[in-house]
Amino acid sequence: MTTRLRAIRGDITKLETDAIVNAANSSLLGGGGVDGAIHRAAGPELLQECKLLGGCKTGDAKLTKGYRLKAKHVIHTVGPIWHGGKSNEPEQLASCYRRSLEIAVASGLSSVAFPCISAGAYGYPAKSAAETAVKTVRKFVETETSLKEVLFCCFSEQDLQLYQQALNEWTA
Ligand code: AR6
Repeated sequence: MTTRLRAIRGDITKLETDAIVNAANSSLLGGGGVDGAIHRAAGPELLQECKLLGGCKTGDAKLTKGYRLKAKHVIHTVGPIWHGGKSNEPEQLASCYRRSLEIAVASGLSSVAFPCISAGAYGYPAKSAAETAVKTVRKFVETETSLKEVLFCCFSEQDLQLYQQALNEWTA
């Protein structure tokens, strides 16, 4: 099966994919931005489950249920904080996308939606974050064929344009 990659504009908490990805911090105990929105929409049970996970390292990901969300699962990943680009940020960001997809595949999920990981509070430049996201996901689906669809859920029109550009440029 070929995996469909698509960028959309919207609120990730409203999506009905098998999993939505959360741009969390290493405590996994909630925060602002998309993390706050996901916890609010999922309800307090999500935090209860997150408390049992023992945190998460930068570049890694962990799975929970989706509770009151339409998405059945949440994959929590921790993006790098941007320190200028010479502190392994691109590798760590790529690892977030890879690990999230590995977990989705291992759990038998077929559709996953990503927010623009690290591109908000963590300060990662939006254009290069979009390029890394698209390149990494494309490479992953070259060899892993069980996923039906990967969505890049952009909150702003500007981000959507960056993803559409990256999707056009980095075709397989
Ligand atoms: N749906 C989709 N995208 C969203 C939504 C939403 N509902 N809300 C915000 N975004 P950020 P980070 C976009 O700051 O940079 C948290 O406090 C937003 O416009 O949420 O990885 C965590 O706990 C931006 O493009 O995540 C961490 O401490 C993108 O989501 C820290 O922020 C990511 O912005 C993580 O920072």
